[in-house]
Amino acid sequence: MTDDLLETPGGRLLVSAAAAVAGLAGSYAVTGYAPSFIASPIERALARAMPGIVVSTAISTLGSLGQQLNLLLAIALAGLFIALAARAAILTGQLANNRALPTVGTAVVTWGIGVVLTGEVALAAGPAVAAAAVVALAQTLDGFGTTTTPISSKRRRALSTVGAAVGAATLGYVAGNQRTVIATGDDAPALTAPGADLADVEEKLAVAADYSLELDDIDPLVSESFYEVDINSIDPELSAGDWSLSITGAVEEEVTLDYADLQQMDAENRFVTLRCVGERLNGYKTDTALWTGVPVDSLLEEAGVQSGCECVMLRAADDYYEEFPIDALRGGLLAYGMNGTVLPRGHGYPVRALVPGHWGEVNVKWLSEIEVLDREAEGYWEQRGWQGTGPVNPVAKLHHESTRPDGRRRVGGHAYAGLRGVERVEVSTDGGETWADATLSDRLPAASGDGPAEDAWRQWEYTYDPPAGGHTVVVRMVDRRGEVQPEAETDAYPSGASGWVSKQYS
Ligand SMILES: Nc1nc2c(c(=O)[nH]1)N[C@H]1C(S)=C(S)[C@@H](COP(=O)(O)O)O[C@H]1N2
Ligand SMILES: [Mo]
Repeated sequence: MTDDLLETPGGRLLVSAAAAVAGLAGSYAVTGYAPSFIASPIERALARAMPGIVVSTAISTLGSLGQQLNLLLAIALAGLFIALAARAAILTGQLANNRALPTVGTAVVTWGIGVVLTGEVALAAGPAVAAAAVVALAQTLDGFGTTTTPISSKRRRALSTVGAAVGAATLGYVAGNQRTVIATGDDAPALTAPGADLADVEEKLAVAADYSLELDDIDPLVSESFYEVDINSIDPELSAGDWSLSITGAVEEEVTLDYADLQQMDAENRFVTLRCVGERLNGYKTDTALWTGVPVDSLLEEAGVQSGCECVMLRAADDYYEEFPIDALRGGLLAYGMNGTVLPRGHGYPVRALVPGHWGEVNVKWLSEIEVLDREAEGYWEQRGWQGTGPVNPVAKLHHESTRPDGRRRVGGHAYAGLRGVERVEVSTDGGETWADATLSDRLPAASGDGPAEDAWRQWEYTYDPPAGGHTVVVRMVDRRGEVQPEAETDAYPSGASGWVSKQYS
């Protein structure tokens, strides 16, 4: 009767699990939070295969937690594959009485799994080496146990194996995170482009800071942290050098351009606000940035649009696609810069589309193709029941509330109405009986000329003497045509939250 850890089913299970943990860590160490991470393709397949109703429900009930659960499941599955590989290699080695087989077999099969999943021949060595190292360690410890080191009990060897896996996980996590920071551009580098006016960027950002109301706990006119919504737990990691954009489909002539072409063209610096159709009424998925990019119109003209439906499909590197009227795109921008930096990975590096006044979802990130259609089609979210390809619903948010030293109360927030433009924000402090005008921030400037930015939010604030006892504050916005935003409250699903925001204060 042997005392080997690897001779018992429990021991094999433990070593296989430890190999899986180390393998995952080894993969993460060499890839970071990138599509080449071994769990990433599984996550993608799961997310894309999920029925629309599940995705929509997950979004409205779980928010991004749904995506995190999906990622967790993908990591567990990738780990399971590695563990099964290790277990099979150990058992086969024992059957064949071959001491090399468990380690070599784990390495080869794990490497194979990595290659099949990610297509990355070199990076798949990360998980392979780490998983095999754990199996090798367990074998070595067992060897010591039976021959020379009686102090090393089976329990100790088991603990050492687990310890090695935990150590690998820690190291891999740290190394991988380091790569992630480099790759995501959380500190995106400063923008440089021959076609861009960078002095104008600085000027406009200064204007935005200047126009922002002093409401310290909400975003200024240029958001400090811009929300991120997309179908990926792990965003595409594209290289600008390899990027190109094609205008295809119902056109006279296909047009293709690369990153250098785009950067040579005359660029604009535009303030644009995005609002996600999945945002709850008084939510935090509306944000504004100063984007640098090239107007798409001249490119469409160059291609010669021949569309039967006057509609277009934008396609992206994450296999995302959205269809909408081509007229909306004519005023759009192909953006490669954001607030004076290179467009960050999470916002679509190297290039995204900005479609004035329309829901966030048609502002396609990691843009790869503009396909002019002849017939209507459905986009990714529309296939899942959403109706988010049109103009945004107007909204006035109530995010700031404070009491001044003299007892007066101050409320404030942002208001956005897409191309309708925010003309006025009205506040009621008596539950909607009487209304007064809020103070609004000046309109952000247009990309060029003296006019206002046509698709940017404004901030509002209102100070009042609170009545004794409780009261309800209601906020509504009025657009440039004098239309008051609809009062009726609707959920985000399927066509965006709508209604007047109100809050009760005691
Ligand atoms: N390629 C791609 N583009 C995308 C998405 C996506 O999942 N993939 N999500 C869309 C949605 S739903 C929104 S609201 C906006 C959000 O842009 P942001 O992440 O820069 O805020 O991007 C849009 N563009
Ligand atoms: Mo969205």
